[in-house]
Amino acid sequence: MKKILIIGSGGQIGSELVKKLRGIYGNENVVASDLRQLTGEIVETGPFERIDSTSIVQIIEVVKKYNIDTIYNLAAILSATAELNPMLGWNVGIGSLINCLEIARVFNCALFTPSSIGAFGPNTPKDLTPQDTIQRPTTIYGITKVTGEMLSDYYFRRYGVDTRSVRFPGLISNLTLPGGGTTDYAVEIYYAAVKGEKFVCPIEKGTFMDMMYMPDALDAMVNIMEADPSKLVHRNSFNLTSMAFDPEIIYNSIKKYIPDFEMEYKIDPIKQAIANSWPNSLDDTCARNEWGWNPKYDLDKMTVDMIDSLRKKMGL
Ligand code: NAD
Ligand code: AKB
Repeated sequence: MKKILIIGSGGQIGSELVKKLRGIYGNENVVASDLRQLTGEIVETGPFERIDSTSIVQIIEVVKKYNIDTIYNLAAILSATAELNPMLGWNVGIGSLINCLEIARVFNCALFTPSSIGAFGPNTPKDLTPQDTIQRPTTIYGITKVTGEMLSDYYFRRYGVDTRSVRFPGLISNLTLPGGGTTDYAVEIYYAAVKGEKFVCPIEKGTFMDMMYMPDALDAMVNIMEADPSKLVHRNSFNLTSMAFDPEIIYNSIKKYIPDFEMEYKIDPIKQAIANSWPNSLDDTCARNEWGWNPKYDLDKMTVDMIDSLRKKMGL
């Protein structure tokens, strides 16, 4: 049985990944950790340790204590927040990664670190962006992601460390709010709709970005780490998507189920500039061919589930 450490467990992804992995591998085999002291289900259902992942010593202590063989490294500062504090974005994103890579090398762990559509830039082909193409991002977030992809491939080639990764699009979920990214609007719009509020959209009409519902993202993180390594031509990182839309398309999907929902635009210049530098849609054929990526949710199926789940969560 795997012995897994999740770093950054309190975030949008981690808070759901802990539960998913404990369901598969057993509560006692999945150690949750975060810079913050977390509370609730995560600490009640299995081991939890406070770790600042920029400290290699703190990670090593936990890896030794639990005989960890697989690390999910989720600590990062998302795109819009990192743009406001680039040094923090670099120090957390790269500090955490290089520590995990060194630990994976010495303690023989497999390592998953998500990349992002933010690893692409304005010179990247915009539509059906190929797996292997020009990247050259213009945000500090994207620069950490490209660096992370290259470092992870280096550790695989040079030391045989089992590093694997995906370029996640904007993730939409109903448990934990997103942590300061450019795609956060695609989560916030559902909260406004369900609460009966008008949504003020920070991203311009006509701005397309890839998106994915969290259940598909969780499956991706399990499946890529379980994939047969002999089938992997790529490793860091696979393009991944399940839908691409602009604000009008998601607004109209919600309006089918909440007809009086209203939206207006008030553009956030930082988020808009970031979104403009990212692709409209990715080609994820390599992930489909090399490890069987096959998302289950399209936009309307996600909308129905989001509205239903948020209504239950808010008691509406
Ligand atoms: P998040 O901001 O919601 O959560 C990050 C977590 O990391 C937080 O709980 C935070 O407390 C923790 N953290 C921050 N600094 C830390 C440190 N020094 N040590 C330990 N923990 C620390 O982020 P998320 O959305 O869950 O994203 C996780 C990963 O997935 C990141 O690498 C992110 O770039 C990537 N990703 C996310 C999305 C998305 O839409 N959510 C899309 C693409 C890629
Ligand atoms: C962000 O917007 O920063 C993230 C991402 C796509 O990486 N959601």
